[in-house]
This record gives sequence, structure tokens and C-alpha cells, in this order.
Amino acid sequence: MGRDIVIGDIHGCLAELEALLERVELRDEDRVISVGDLVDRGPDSVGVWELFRARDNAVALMGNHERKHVRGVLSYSQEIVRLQFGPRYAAFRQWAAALPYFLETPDAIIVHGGFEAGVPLAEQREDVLAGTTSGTRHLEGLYGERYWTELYSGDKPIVFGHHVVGDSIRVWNDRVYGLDTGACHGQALSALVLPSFERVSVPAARDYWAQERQRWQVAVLRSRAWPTFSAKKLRRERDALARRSDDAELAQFTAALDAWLAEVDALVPALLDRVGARREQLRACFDDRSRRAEVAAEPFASLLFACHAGALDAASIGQQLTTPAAIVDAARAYGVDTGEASERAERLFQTEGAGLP
Ligand SMILES: [Mn+2]
Repeated sequence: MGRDIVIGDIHGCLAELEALLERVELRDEDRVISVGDLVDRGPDSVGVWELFRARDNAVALMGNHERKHVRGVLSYSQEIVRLQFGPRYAAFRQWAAALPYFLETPDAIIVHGGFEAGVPLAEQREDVLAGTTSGTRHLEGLYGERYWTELYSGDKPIVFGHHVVGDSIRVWNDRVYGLDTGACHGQALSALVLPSFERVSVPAARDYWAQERQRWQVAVLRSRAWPTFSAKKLRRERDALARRSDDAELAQFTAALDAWLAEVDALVPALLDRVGARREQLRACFDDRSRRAEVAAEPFASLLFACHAGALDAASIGQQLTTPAAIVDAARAYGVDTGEASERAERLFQTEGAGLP
């Protein structure tokens, strides 16, 4: 009969996963079970995903990290993984959306993040099982300072991940098994083998998250939609970058971003001239109410109307053109040479795949 090999938070640590499976002498009839958080933070989320997808006898539970991807709530570690998956990201999200929140075997109940004592498994809240912020808050509201693992008194052991417990598996009251031993932070990757409850750990090679966090920062910045940010958002993001100017790579990106913003701003005087000239050409249409529609049909007509009302200058143009992309598009529509700003944007901003570290 096959065994259940229940593995703690893998977080993209493919080498450690392979070493662990070798250590338990994995056989075809064994089932490989992940408590969730297959991806994010480690070096090879795609490889870990592929391993689970390729194996017939494998189950992954919904971790809070998968849930973030599914719900489109991307913070930094999810943005990195989105880039790592590239065109396959949609397929990954679709796969992740179908992950179960728990698995009950003859030997144990397996969840990712938490369990509310006294509530039947099928009635547990999904956010509690997955260990999201709201789920954690719910348990804290019930138990205060005490961790839920201390309060579980059911007959069937619970196996979970999510909460780093140290370099080896931790057991509460002989019935709650914490399997997250911090693989992505350079600690260990651990498995609980069922039905024997044998505990196995392999050490992690390094603090992967520290390494990946550094390695991907510029790629993630380049993938952001800077040209469509509002002036306010641009200023906020740019100032946040400037505060981290002790990092040479970030300082270089910030300087390039500033140069691009200056090039976009430099388009404005020529654009104002062209709009003014066009408004002169259309003077007859402005004077004749019945010909107003001809003005309205012009590209970026709001600029012409503002100009005609005497309300268009370098200071107020931002009310009509609220993003760098809009300024560049309007300038191009009025025949202003936008080559410099456009070419820099092409070099500076990259989406899917290109130029990743
Ligand atoms: Mn985790």
C-alpha cells in the first residue's frame, strides 16, 4: 500500500523538494501531498508546480499564497511569480483556483493555515483553513493570545503548514503537526509520512527569499504600468523609490524613470502650440454653434475646448491628460515628435518574459 507523504510549505524550493522525495524513497504508489504555498518567495515556483501537475498521485491544498494569485491580490512575491510564469500564468491561476481547502485521510486532517476547534471540517471557514489575514484575525478574536494548535482536542490529528515552527516539525499535544520549517528562508523542508508519522527534514541551501527579493526588484518595477499611472500615483511611487536610493540598481532605474518623465513633460509646450494653432484653424467652427460637432470630432477635443475657453496651459493640461500615456498620445495626434519619450519607455518598461534576470 502506498504512503501519504505530506510536505510543508515548499515556496518554490524545487531542489529541496527533490531531495526530500529522495530521502523518503518515494515510490509510484505513494501520494505526495502539499499543505499549500507551493509557490512564491523561492527560486523555482514554476518547477514545483510542474512537478505536482505531472504526478498522477499528488494533491496540493490551497495556501494563502495560492489564494492571493487566484484572487488577483498581488504583492511583491506574487508579482515575481507572475513574471516567472510569463504566458503560463493564466494556466497556473486556473489550476490554483480549483485547489481544495482541506484533505481528510484515514490518518489525519490536512489543512494549510488553521482550524477552528469544535467546528466540523466541512463547516470550517475557507479563510481560516487557508490562513489568510482575515482567517487569522477570526481565530485571534476567538482565542486571543493562544494559538489554535493548543486548543484542538479532536481525535484525528491535524497536519498544517503556514506558520514557521523552526528547523524541524513541531507537534502540539501529540495531535497537531506543524510542517512549515521555513524552506524559503534557508531553514528546512519537511515531510510527515503517513501512516507511520515518521518526520523527515532536509536542510535548505540558502535564504532564497532574501536572494530572490533582491534579484527581481528591477524586473518587477519594469513590469509595472507606469505610463498609465496618474500624476499623484507616479509621484508617490517615484518618491518611494527615491527613498531607497542606496541600492545602485534601484537608483539607476529611478534616474531613467525621471529622465522619461522629463521627456514626457517636454512634449507639453509643443503640444500647447499645436493645439493653439488648430484652434485658430477651427475658429469658424467655434463661432458657429451648429458646427461645434466638427470640433468635438477632433482628436483630444477637450484640449481644443479648454484652449478656446482660455483654460489651457502647462499647469492645467493635467486636468485633461491625466497620465503620461495620454500626454504622449495627444502629442502624437497633434504631430509632435514623441520619438525620444516613446523609445525610452520601450527600453524601460517590459512586460511578459523579456529581459528577466
Ligand atoms: Mn507559507
